[in-house]
Amino acid sequence: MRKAKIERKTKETNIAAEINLDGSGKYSINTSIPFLDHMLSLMCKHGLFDTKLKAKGDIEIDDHHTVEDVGIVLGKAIKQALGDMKGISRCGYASVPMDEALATVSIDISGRPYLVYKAEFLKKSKLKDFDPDLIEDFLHAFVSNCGIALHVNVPYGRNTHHIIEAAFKGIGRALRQAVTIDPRVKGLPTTKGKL
Ligand SMILES: [Mn+2]
Repeated sequence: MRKAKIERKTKETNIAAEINLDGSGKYSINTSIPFLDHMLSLMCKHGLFDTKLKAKGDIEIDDHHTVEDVGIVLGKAIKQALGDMKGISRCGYASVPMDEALATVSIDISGRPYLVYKAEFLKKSKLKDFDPDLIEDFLHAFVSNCGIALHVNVPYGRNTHHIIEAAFKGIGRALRQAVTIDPRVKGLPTTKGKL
């Protein structure tokens, strides 16, 4: 089982996470930001990652610190759980609809962090208590600490909740493919010899 446990404490947030990449999608997630909990639950369910995550942050100021730091911790946890990365499929792709919205997600566990996030029209919309602009900050922190290239494209969609939900289901599913051990892969899936 590829597992990791991470704790991170700063003056702004206190976060503990446990992840098992070879799980069945059991999750217990509480960040005190309900919309973020909803999205991370989807990601873990669709990724089949068993996940425990607890975050306490200074949300009385703004959600930003907590959202970003959860991205850091989750990224580090997945990277640590991947271990030596031998035998992984490495790449993953998912195109997920949620009613009228579509998100396509491509992932390469390359060791080189890169985020492409094309969901421009999200910036026009609002959710109840959550600023959709923070999704990009979350993903940036996640990618930087996980060491992956992540491309999220939303070609169309009307409802903000649907758009973000499609994206997180897509991330879960693409990541699940990418981390999966392929018995035909011997060693690292690269001609370079290093990921
Ligand atoms: Mn929903």
